[in-house]
Amino acid sequence: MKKFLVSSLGLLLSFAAVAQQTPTTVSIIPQPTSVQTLPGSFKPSKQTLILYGDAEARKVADLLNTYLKNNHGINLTVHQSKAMAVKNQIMVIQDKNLPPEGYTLLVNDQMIQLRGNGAGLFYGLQTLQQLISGEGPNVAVPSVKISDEPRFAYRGLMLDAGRHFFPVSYIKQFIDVMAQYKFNRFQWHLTEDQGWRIEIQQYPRLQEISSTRKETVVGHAARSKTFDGKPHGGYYTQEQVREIVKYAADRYITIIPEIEMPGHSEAALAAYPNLGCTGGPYEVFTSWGVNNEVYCAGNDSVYTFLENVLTEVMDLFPSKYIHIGGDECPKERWKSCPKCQARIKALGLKDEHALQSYFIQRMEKFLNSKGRQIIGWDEILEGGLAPNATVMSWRGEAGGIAAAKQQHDVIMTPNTYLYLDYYQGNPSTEPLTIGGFLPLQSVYNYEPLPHSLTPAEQKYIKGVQANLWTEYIATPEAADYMLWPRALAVSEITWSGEDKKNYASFLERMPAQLARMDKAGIPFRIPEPAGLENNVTTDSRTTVTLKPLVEGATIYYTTDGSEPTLNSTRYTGPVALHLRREPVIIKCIVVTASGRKSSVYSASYLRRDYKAASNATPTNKGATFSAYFRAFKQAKQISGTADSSGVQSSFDIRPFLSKDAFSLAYEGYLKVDSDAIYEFNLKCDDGAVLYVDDELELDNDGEHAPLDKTAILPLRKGFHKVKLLYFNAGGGAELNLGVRTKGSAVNLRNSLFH
Ligand code: TNX
Repeated sequence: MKKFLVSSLGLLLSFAAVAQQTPTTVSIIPQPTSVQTLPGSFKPSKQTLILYGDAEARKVADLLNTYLKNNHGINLTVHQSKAMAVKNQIMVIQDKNLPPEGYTLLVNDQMIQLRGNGAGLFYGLQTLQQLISGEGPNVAVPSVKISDEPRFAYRGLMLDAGRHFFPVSYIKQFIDVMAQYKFNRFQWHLTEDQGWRIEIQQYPRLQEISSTRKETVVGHAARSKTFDGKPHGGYYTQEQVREIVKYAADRYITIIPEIEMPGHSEAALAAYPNLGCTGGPYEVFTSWGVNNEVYCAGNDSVYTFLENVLTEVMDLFPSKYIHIGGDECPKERWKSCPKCQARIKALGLKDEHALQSYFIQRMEKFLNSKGRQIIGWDEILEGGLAPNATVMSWRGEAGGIAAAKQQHDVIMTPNTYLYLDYYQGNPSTEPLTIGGFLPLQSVYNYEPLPHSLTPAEQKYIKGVQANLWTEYIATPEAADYMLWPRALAVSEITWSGEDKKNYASFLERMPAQLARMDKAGIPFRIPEPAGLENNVTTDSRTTVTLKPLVEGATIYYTTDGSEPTLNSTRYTGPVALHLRREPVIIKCIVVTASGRKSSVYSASYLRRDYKAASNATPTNKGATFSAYFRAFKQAKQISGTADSSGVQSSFDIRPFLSKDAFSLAYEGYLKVDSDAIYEFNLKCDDGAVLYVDDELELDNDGEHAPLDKTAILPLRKGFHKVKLLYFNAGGGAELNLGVRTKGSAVNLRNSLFH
């Protein structure tokens, strides 16, 4: 017995020695250009020195010391030194030979050496901070060799402080977290229909009147006529603005102020009604949406007002770029305004779009004369682009593509990927948002350089920004919930090379970052656990393996349909389910180390028999269609005499897009090569339904924006009859049916016969 104990101890010891030699995997976001993990780690002691070469390096050395003190309970000594790092030293060195904003980080069991070019030193520090673990005597940094530099020079986030006012403390926290993930531009949206948020000393009524609305619409503005009766307001004093600009600059973030014009300006008109076409009266807008009350483009006092405002703004913000909005300016008032019409005539302009272009160009000329450049939303392309303007492409990528072709600089902020005010999960378990659907993976998959541009044109794409519009985001907590973790994906889009992007790897690295945020008290959205996915099998048993995507979090779940609580079963390993013909629903909550709870997330698990193959043996490729040049109310109702018919090799609505409204009924057979579980994904705008072997399997019916649904079906080898009904009632049109064996990427849509 004794002998056995000794030998097993020996075994344990040798295991430990081996374990020490294996490099730890590291979880850095955004993924660096190159990371090499090495065996061992650096363990600072009381005698460890932090050394710096010059003033800029000193700032970073001090920041590191403060970070170690506040987060890991150790306090080191900081010294100047020109010598190279030796044993037990952390050396911070400026190196102008590195690429702009680039850095290298070397950690071994003897020392740490951080070299960086300008902001690169600070970014190296952010990486180093992500590597440090432990408290006091247990603090350790895994041995690594990293070299890193950003993909894009402009890496931005926008916060709309107009719709809701956010306190200075939150703006600083927002900047702090941005800096940790290597963002370097903060677009601060400061004026809106619903509130003017920056002190302008020459115009005190902007503070007195424009900064506060009397009440706010309750619920979704498109469906609600109820108001809360509570005033909402606030503005940043010039002193606060200066403080925030410096705070950001200390973290290598440039703040780009946005002063909106000519639209989104009713709050200013409420204070100075002579600046509008009708003279008012106006009130600070209490609902959301595009507002007809805009600055008058025919009145010179409007330009004087805006020049005076911008003069104070330029004094506060050293940024080379000033954002002047330019989006969503309805032309209703201009059309019936004698002054606007007189200006159109006097200048020989074509129409009101050309008048908007004149407005923007006049403001650009003013700002250029003061040494600044303008950025505007992509509407500034309409009616002619101002000569030096940078375009922010928000209505998808089209504006950015057009601007790059005209050799203008572009920042990509497409609402199709980067609008963080859109839903990130199932709306039934999410707080109310403006609409849309951009879950983490959709954001992550965004590639900013459009393939339709030549490499020379792609050079005009200077960077990427995600926007947080705040109509439905009233508090700092709500803002953090919408931002994180999606803005982590944005950080990787903006910083990491295209070849470094890998969603599976991102999901591996994210949990450590979310644990960090949890510790820092940032109320990010707790993601659904990995592995919680609807499934269908032909067996009566299945096992479900879950993994929380926040390090240190716990999952509690039920399988009886009841709502999970902290008293429900705690997930400790794969859950074996006994499946019946009725779905078993797993409902779970994820609880972080700090005790924060997620919404209830669920997935259904169902047993189903194989669908037998059809007796038909069609030999002609493609599907038949019947087309109707009108919309039905529901796809399910599509029937009757068609306006045209024919055969298509796959489902393709393009030939019908010239019709305002149309409906299509497709029939055919899908050939599958083996008994397997197949996944059908139906994305459509408007509604569509799919029947397989005469059974309704996917119901994505009704008038709606693009929406996708998935059905999982066990199919026997052979032919299966498919019927796809689709209608478009006008507006956007899309129909996409993906078919694949579960877990594979191959689309079988082309295995169609009729
Ligand atoms: C469009 S993006 C807007 C904003 C809204 C946003 C909501 C842009 C330039 N204009 O005013 O807040 O949609 O998603």
